[in-house]
Amino acid sequence: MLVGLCGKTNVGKTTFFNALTLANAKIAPHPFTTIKPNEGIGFVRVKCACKEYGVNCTPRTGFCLKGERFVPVKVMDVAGLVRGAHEGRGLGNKFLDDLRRSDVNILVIDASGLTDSEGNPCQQGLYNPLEDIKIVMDEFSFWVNSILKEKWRRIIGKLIQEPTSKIDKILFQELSGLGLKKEKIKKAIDESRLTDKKPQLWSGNDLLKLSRKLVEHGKPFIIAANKSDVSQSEDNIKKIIKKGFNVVPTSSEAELALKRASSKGIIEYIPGDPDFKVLKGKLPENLLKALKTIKRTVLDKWGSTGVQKCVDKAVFEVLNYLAVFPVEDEKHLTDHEGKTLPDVYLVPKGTTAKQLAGQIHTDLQETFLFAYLVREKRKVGADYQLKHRDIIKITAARGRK
Ligand SMILES: Nc1nc2c(ncn2[C@@H]2O[C@H](COP(=O)(O)OP(=O)(O)OP(=O)(O)O)[C@@H](O)[C@H]2O)c(=O)[nH]1
Ligand SMILES: [Mg+2]
Repeated sequence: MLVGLCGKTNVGKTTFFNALTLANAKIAPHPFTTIKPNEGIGFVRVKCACKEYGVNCTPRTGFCLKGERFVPVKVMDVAGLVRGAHEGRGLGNKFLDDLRRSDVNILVIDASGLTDSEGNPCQQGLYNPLEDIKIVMDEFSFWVNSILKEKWRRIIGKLIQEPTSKIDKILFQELSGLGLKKEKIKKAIDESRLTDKKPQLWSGNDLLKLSRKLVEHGKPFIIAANKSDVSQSEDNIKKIIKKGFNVVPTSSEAELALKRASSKGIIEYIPGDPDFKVLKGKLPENLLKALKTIKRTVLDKWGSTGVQKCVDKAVFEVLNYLAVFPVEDEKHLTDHEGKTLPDVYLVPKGTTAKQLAGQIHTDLQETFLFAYLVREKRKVGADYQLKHRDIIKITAARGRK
């Protein structure tokens, strides 16, 4: 699972990345600070089963804070872009190449509207942050379009050579580097109204339309309306929501400050929470002031910094994944080493009990007998489709559990 962070330059992608991973990647108030992608481990937040069962969990990876489980996911922050990136402007299209690997992308925008299309500071009202979304979607689409155009003769050639082959299958093979799923390609063709038109007759315009749809469906996005702490952001965020975009207001700067203060033991803060608690009695005046500002301009206003919410939504809503707790001992919720609720698996919706067994161990899938839902206290078969937060025990033949 790889979550990509993309967007116009100077909008706060790296700040968002640092806030998620507590890395120290370079942040600066000017365009094109990030050149090479930063990769690290962030977390999605899941209500842990430990609280419900009154046990202390011992996570093998990630951690649990007061019954909130933080499950690792890979995060990648790439170079920022400007208009014309697909033709090499700014830092060019290398970032598009990097994003080929991501499963879901968080498109970070500067909701304050105080940076222009080139990422330079500008006065309020001169730039509409909705453009930040359009720039990214356009550049992605133009890039896919250029790949499609480059390969088009070959694609048509294949279609002529193998008349029984379908265009979606050939596109799937030829565009394999983009990491698009076959059904998404089919959907893109349908929505471009090209299903009944012979590919040999598709025009340049048709290909561009298809490229846009491939981007829309192939690489799912959620928008982080960043810099929500800046007063100018509020109206812009309302406008973006009104347009129907899937958007989460975020302040990556506030999240980073809270995480750092928490790691130093200054405050108690659970990422995603609407509040924090000051732990150290006497804080320097400037620190206290900064924390109060975060409380007033971000937490009280938006309900949280939004950073955690955005990643959770990207994984659980946009990508449609769910989290499950496999255990080997249904009474104690432990594995064979006695670790309590040691693992949380992130799997796509529709994953069956037997497929989960395969993710745990290939042996377990091959010798799968049945599964047991701990909460519901009932046996289920191989085809049982997992639900979010299932606690599940898998029983296999030959004594392997
Ligand atoms: N007010 C405010 N400023 C932010 C926020 N997030 C980032 N910034 C500031 O925005 C500027 C750019 O931040 P970066 O994280 O370097 O942005 P980027 O998108 O990675 O930029 P490039 O790598 O240059 O494309 C820095 O001055 C940050 O401090 C935020 O949530 N609120
Ligand atoms: Mg950066």
